[in-house]
Amino acid sequence: MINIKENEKLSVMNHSCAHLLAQAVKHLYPHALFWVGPVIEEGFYYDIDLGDDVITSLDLERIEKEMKKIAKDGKRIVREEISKEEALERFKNDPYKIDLISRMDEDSTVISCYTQGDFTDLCRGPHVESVKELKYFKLLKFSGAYWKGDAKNKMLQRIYGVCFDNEEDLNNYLQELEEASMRDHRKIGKEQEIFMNHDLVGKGMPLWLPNGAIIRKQLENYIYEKEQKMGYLHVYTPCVGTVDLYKTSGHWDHYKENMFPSMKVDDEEFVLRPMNCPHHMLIYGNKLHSYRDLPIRIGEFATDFRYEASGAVKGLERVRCMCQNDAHLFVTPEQIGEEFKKVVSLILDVYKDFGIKNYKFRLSLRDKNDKEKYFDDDEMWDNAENKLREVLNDLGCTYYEAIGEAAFYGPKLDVEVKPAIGPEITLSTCQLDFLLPRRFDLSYIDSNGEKQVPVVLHRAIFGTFDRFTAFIIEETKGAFPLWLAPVQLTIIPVNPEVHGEYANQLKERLENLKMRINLDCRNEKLSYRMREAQTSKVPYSIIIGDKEIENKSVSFRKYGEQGTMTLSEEEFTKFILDKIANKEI
Ligand code: TSB
Ligand code: ZN
Repeated sequence: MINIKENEKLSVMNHSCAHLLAQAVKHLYPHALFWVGPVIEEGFYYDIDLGDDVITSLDLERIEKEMKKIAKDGKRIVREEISKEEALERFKNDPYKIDLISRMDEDSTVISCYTQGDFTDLCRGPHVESVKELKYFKLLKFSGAYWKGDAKNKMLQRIYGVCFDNEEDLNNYLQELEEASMRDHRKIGKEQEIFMNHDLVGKGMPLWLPNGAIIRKQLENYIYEKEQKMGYLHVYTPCVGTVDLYKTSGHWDHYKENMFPSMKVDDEEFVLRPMNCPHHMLIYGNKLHSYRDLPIRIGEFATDFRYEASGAVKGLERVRCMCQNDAHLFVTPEQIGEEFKKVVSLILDVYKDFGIKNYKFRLSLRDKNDKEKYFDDDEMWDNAENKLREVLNDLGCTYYEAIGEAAFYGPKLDVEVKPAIGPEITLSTCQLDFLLPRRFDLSYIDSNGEKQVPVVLHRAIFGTFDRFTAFIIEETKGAFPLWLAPVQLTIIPVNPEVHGEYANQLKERLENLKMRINLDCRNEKLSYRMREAQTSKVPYSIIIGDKEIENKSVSFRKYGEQGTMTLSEEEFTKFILDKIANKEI
């Protein structure tokens, strides 16, 4: 999908269209006040204070109609530069604009206004010459948005739209949006009963329903097995820690705004943990280690809590309670390259298993000139950064470098993917850390009998089970591979009264082989039940009638295919078990 923000021409048009929207809203709601109306990847939006009025879909149509009318009138868009004083005077009745203007630096910022007909807005520009140029636009949706994104502030109304320079592009874009919304994991997650939310539990705190729990369990088993083979040691640790733990780790100073507030119990002060590293550091430190023990790989499926802005919270993709597929690898400096290579290979391996092809490796490095953010040890940084590069090159990975994006404690590799809707997200991550082991006073004894500090690699292959599941739902459009599907096979007896009993026996035989079966004995037409098996996206549906019972055979159809195949029951079970074992996609 096109990124409007990155297209110069469309970016200007969309910005002008945001003004057009504001003008139309002002015509229809004279009391409306406007906050900001930026261009985004998907088009534009404007945050508007409508007082007690609430926008509905019908209003959206009305506003769009007004926009068309104004555009047709074809007023020129005129720029004017004014002093800060004048700006403050001109917008004195508009607390939002006053807020913006008063924060502008008089000396370095030119304050400009754009006027089209009866509407003037404070704006940096640039804009199209005349509203006449805005012909092919559409208002898309609306939502609530806290002023400045802060839940303590007033809720404004955000209206989204998009504008193109020709009809065909607009229509194609709307079509793509429609397709993306069909893939949206929030929609599929609801339809397929994968997860739910409830106000009584809280924002960003999804509840995994039985179908979701099956998927998650499969993912857990899958990655656990891989990690076990690679020598990871899995642990269980509490999802709280004392404030002192997070003071020791540095999170209390550097990460506090992403954490839930603390709570007192007796004489201890706890926080819900945002990360698991401190717990794993303590586990490493519980024993003395020799260089011969390293690498030590401590893994955990660990629940974390993070304060995410309420506007950013999204389905399973961005949550406030999440479960990381986490591990901390304690290595000697010499082992960094090799261990990093194993992590990247695991990532590649997993992505191959899931058929994930569209992703980007982002290597975040320090900015050499930024001596404040990054601790000053050029040799250590250079060595580490070069090793990461080397490994990526060795493995033939394409990646891009993000200078100045490294954490203050070390360089990292993130894997970015694009969800159906919204900006790119990080799935897997592998972060080098020279600092945390020092803060926890960790050590190992080297070959000369001397104490050394290990280096830590923080890594999460799925990222979180939450985010990975969201992504897989969208990748597969809810048609999960057989091994992952909550229901793997639907058995449909032609006539439940006649064939139901046999079908039930077959169900039990297959369930004994650990297959997940749905038996559809509803009093509905065969064609109806077959159609429904298709729309529910169950990988295989089995039809049982006279012939199948007589021959002890299974007639089945694969999701998304027309033809039916018949095999003996024995052949069929082998066929299915093979596919499950091979995790076929
Ligand atoms: C890898 N300490 C490291 C860990 O050892 C860590 O916490 N890294 S992280 O902050 O990058 O988080 C790990 C992964 O969690 C991210 O790569 C991302 O895939 C996932 N994640 C982060 N925030 C959220 C969220 N709000 N909802 C769902 N998943 C998230
Ligand atoms: Zn960590």
